[in-house]
Amino acid sequence: MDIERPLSANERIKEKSNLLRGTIADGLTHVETGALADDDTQLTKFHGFYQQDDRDLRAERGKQRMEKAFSFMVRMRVPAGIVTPAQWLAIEKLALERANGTIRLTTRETVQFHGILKGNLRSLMQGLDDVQLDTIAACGDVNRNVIATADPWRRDLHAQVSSLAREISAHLLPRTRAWHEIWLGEEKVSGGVLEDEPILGRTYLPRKFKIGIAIPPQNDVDVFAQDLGFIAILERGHIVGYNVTAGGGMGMTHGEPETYPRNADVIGYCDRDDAVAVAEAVVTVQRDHGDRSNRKHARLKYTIDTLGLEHFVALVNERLAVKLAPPRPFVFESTGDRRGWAEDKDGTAHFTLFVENGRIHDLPHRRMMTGLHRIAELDVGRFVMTANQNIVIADIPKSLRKVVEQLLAEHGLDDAQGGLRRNAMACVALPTCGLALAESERYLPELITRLEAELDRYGLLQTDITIRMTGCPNGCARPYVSEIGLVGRTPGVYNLYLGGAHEGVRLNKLYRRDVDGDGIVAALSPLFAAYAEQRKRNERFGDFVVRAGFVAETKTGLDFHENLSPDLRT
Ligand code: SRM
Ligand code: SF4
Repeated sequence: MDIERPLSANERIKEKSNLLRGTIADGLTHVETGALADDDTQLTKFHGFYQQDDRDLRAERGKQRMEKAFSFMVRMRVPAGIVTPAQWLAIEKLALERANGTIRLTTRETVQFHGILKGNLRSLMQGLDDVQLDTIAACGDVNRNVIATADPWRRDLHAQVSSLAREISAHLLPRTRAWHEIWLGEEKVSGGVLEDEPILGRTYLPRKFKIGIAIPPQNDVDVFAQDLGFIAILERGHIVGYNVTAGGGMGMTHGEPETYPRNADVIGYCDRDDAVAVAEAVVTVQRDHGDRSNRKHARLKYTIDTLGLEHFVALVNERLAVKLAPPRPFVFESTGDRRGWAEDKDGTAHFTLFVENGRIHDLPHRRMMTGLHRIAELDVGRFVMTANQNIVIADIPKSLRKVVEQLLAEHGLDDAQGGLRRNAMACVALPTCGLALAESERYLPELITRLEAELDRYGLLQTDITIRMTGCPNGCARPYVSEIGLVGRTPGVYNLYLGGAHEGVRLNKLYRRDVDGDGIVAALSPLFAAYAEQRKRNERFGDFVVRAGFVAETKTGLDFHENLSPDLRT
């Protein structure tokens, strides 16, 4: 017998929010505090922003009985991560004038602004709207920013997946006008106009929902880490349709093995014209069957494991005019971005700018903010943000390539990186992330410098190996699908995971628990030595550690914890 379980607190907040309005507008007028009302801080996520406080200052302000140093993080919605030079200049201006002076590229092909004071929120949103950008549904229990392979080199294919990303994003957007009312001052919906949410429902989805579109052989979007994925199937250089994946997700909680990262299953194939309908069908199955009592069990991956994959696929098919067909063959090679310059046949050029952990600002030796400003001022091409926290300066006409090259050199942006660093990602973590248990973005660069010294000893400095660090087990840099994963436990202490596949098709496994920087270097150095000596031709590090028996292969989320002794399960 099914026992009725109470709805989670967030469900009640959504229910009484009047389609995401809550009392946010009123909260903006309260100048005596830098914060918003508690319930509203859940609703603001649907508007694309989070209330945070500076954790570097938390203890000191607590001692002095001062209010926390509240500020806000705002995330944009940019399907496929493409912005024009004019939009880039507007983003930069807002970062300098309304936020903390940095632009943070995220693992979902968009921009985050940090350190925004309450009084600056409205002007920031309006500044984005002025250049046709917004933050609607960038966070919250909705479909988040839709990401797509960042590959302007394959111009037609890139155009097709970008346009699908925009279509899906628009189709699944909340219909409420709350964002426009609160931030742009649009007149309230009144008298006879009944707003509704035909797809998401009036209490939206049970949890966040993420979609990625990949063009093989690139798996830069980590399609298996997405709730819903589309893998382009090519025939004679054209996309004829997509394999559909479902049930990916990274988040877990230390010590709770009923939470786990999960790689998505390939559930079928659809023609290109049916992809939006498939997205709607999967989203509405999750809307109707997802767990609305326990938010730690509410992602699509748990819905699928609870229903069983076959039942889930049958529910999706019930909602489709054209049923899913059997999946077609595809091959992935890498989750990384292309490197450096590449040219189209007509000489149009694209340059992938390496952005360490996505943070754009001026350092003495690497003046990225200014360099990108100067390039944007040329007003040519596009900026394409990648799911690896990098940016492609795309579509530079042949006549201007030299100028861009010179600007890159002038600002220290053309230096080459080693194979570990260029394949690294770290989440934001401290000081802004309220959930961080350890450093990530501020620590990974120096750890990599130490690991590079080891790699160099074994002639592996230029070998591409993925390494990803997060400050907690939520998995924002997708550490459980990288060859080396580091997940924060407490300050300075991490769990070390190994054995993910370079092309992102396999989860890794816990190799060492509770190691500090010295412990990480000590654990990895002998493995680098063994890899250098014993690897087969073209064998990737992640595949090697599995073949050589250092870790067992993980097939599904459910066996993620399986080879751990009970004391490792915490
Ligand atoms: Fe994330 C929560 C940052 C991508 C899984 N994530 C957060 C918050 C908002 C913390 C919070 O809830 O208070 C972090 C804000 C930190 C800050 O100060 O900026 C945060 N997540 C990020 C970003 C900025 C990491 C980065 O360095 O780039 C990424 C923004 C993406 C975007 O533009 O939309 C980011 N987060 C991811 C990803 C990767 C992805 O989407 O491909 C994941 C893993 C995939 C997944 O969702 O399963 C991810 N974030 C989470 C989770 C765990 C969700 C779960 O199912 O358990 C949380 C916590 C939560 O939702 O309860 C979280
Ligand atoms: Fe914060 Fe954890 Fe996400 Fe890192 S992984 S940004 S610490 S929630």
